[in-house]
Amino acid sequence: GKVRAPTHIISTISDDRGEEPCYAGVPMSSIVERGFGVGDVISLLWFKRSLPRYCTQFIEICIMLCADHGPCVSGAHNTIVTARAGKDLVSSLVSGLLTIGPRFGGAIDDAARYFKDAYDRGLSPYEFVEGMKKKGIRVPGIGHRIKRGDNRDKRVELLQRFAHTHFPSVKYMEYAVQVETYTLSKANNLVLNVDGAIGSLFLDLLAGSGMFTQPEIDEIVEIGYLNGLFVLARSIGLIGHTFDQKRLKQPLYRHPWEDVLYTK
Ligand code: Q5B
Repeated sequence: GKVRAPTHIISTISDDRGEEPCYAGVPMSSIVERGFGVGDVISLLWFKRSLPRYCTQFIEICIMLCADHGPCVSGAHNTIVTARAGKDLVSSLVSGLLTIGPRFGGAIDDAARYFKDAYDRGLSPYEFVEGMKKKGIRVPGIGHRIKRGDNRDKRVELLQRFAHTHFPSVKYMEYAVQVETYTLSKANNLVLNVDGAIGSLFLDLLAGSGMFTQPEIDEIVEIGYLNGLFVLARSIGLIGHTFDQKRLKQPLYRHPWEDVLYTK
């Protein structure tokens, strides 16, 4: 019989060898004809399956809500400084993207991991938060530089409202809200932030949609797919900030001496 030479690469998400490219086996023409959106494309390329409409809509809402949060956040600041140093689009974009991490935008996966572990083990919010404190770990998905108990993040509210209307179950999100109630009793800035809302709600999507087996859910949470939503979304805004600076012909940025504490 035929002997297949060993390959150096295995790929399972897309195929460009035929008449038209396929995403997880779905031909491009079908994606266009069936009116698929970016949420469907993410479902095919990240999760290798078509997800129900409310799931793809939720993914699209996450992307829209995280696309930008003004020029002052870490990512936009880096992108603006880089664009003003005369660098190209890709350099400006990646310098902003490189700030995404455990403090800024990249806490979604850890929020999902910790909320899932705490909820599945039946920990009370008190046990969970105090246990994290003992370990010296900040609760991912909790806390914000400008949002407060009396100035909540509208994005969190919008995601919660959508999920309450469309998701079969929101048990992880409700747990995250209980955690927030406890952390807010400690300090007014310890709100459930956009990373925590997406992390907990994505757990609800994975567990409640009936589209994933338990081992698949565990693998998604372990590998860490969810920061990808913020990275993808914020790229839209960072590209916008690059164009904005170029359009405005902004000069090289230099931070003012007055704003630096020079000390020994
Ligand atoms: N404390 C976000 O801190 C921030 C605590 C905590 C227990 C916590 C902090 C944090 C977890 C990571 C996270 C996503 C660094 C945030 C985002 C996207 C964004 C951004 C934008 C956008 C803010 C004051 C006191 C200290 C701390 C304690 C703080 N957080 N304790 N668990 N989670 N969160 N990141 O304001 O006793 O005085 O030492 O790391 O979820 O990134 O818009 O800006 O769309 O672009 O700098 O929304 O919360 O507070 O560091 O002065 O702490 O609170 O231990 O206690 P801050 P600090 P103590 S969303």
